[in-house]
Amino acid sequence: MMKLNYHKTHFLTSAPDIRHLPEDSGVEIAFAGRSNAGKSTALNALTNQKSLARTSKTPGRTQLINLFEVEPNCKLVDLPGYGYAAVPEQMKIQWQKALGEYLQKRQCLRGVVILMDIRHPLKDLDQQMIEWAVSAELPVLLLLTKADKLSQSGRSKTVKMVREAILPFQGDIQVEAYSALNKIGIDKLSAKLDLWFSEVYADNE
Ligand SMILES: Nc1nc2c(ncn2[C@@H]2O[C@H](COP(=O)(O)OP(=O)(O)OP(=O)(O)O)[C@@H](O)[C@H]2O)c(=O)[nH]1
Ligand SMILES: [Mg+2]
Repeated sequence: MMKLNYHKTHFLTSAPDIRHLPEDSGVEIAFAGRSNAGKSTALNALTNQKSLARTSKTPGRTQLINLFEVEPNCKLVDLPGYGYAAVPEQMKIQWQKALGEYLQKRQCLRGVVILMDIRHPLKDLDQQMIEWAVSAELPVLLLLTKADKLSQSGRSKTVKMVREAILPFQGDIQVEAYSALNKIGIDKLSAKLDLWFSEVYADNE
């Protein structure tokens, strides 16, 4: 199978909302999750770049949808986090709706990485995201982030619990622990992305 070099990833463009994304072509993989879950940090760890995606201690930092290119036709999308408490209710609802539409309608979307803090997994909005992804027949990689915050045993316990809890969704969902700090799970992430991106090459043959 093709192994892409994620270290070569570069910024492509930003979009203010889902309706202003670039052309629906190639293969796109989205990073979604609650505000502060560690999406931008996960992207930076994957690409081995300190500030490719902007990170912050203040939740709700990433307002724009940022697109990155691993190589031509292979794009990673850093979506703004959902569920940020300080955002007005009406805006939250609108953003959730836009996310749902994006998952259902974006043709080039071939996989979704859903990130959840390992200490707070499977909140309502996370479950909603999983449900949308599964109903759109998109494969999901669930990353339990900040795994360095738990002991080895606490980590295994949570991974096991989440693996069981997602069975009722009946989707193509893989669950892994992730830590940008301790470099846990980065290999699992790149292997999954390689698999999803491999379609780009299959299409050209
Ligand atoms: N200990 C630890 N902290 C992490 C890890 N990943 C992210 N963080 C911290 O969590 C906070 C939020 O990380 P971001 O990557 O900005 O989160 P985000 O999901 O992109 O947040 P929004 O863009 O606001 O939706 C930052 O303070 C990060 O340093 C990790 O693996 N370990
Ligand atoms: Mg972010």
